[in-house]
Amino acid sequence: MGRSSTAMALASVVLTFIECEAATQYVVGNGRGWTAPPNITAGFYDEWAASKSFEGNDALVFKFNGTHSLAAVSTEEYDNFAKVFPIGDGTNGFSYGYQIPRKAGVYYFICTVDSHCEAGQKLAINVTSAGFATWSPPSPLTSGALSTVLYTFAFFLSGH
Ligand SMILES: [Cu+2]
Repeated sequence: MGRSSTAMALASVVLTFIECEAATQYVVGNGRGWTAPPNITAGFYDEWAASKSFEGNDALVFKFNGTHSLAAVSTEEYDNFAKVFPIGDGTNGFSYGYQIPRKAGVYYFICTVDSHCEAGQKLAINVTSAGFATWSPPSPLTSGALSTVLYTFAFFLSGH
């Protein structure tokens, strides 16, 4: 493979990544952040989410307002305010970015600190689209081709 075709292959990979970037970033709870009463009332995050249209690959930014945790949970855990192991915990000012998987469905998040979840620090989002109208899981052939391109690029770099 000549250098120009390597560059073209690389450019197509880069373009693919750029296409993937068409995602929206949401700050959960806007200015209130990720918090519990008295900063919010029960149902606050339901109202916040109701006006949004979430897609796969969008990002949720949880800005901790106070000392909290963030757990990604199942429907049952959400309903039962389960004290599961959180994916993040921190004090005021801590920020956690969660990238929504490319899969439609309902995603649930709770705080596991004290009774914050029971008091309303819980979020359910309905992801209606995988975020890619024409996306399908990569076939073994496709991922093989991609690694060939990446390997070629690494070889190209090492030649300089
Ligand atoms: Cu909390």
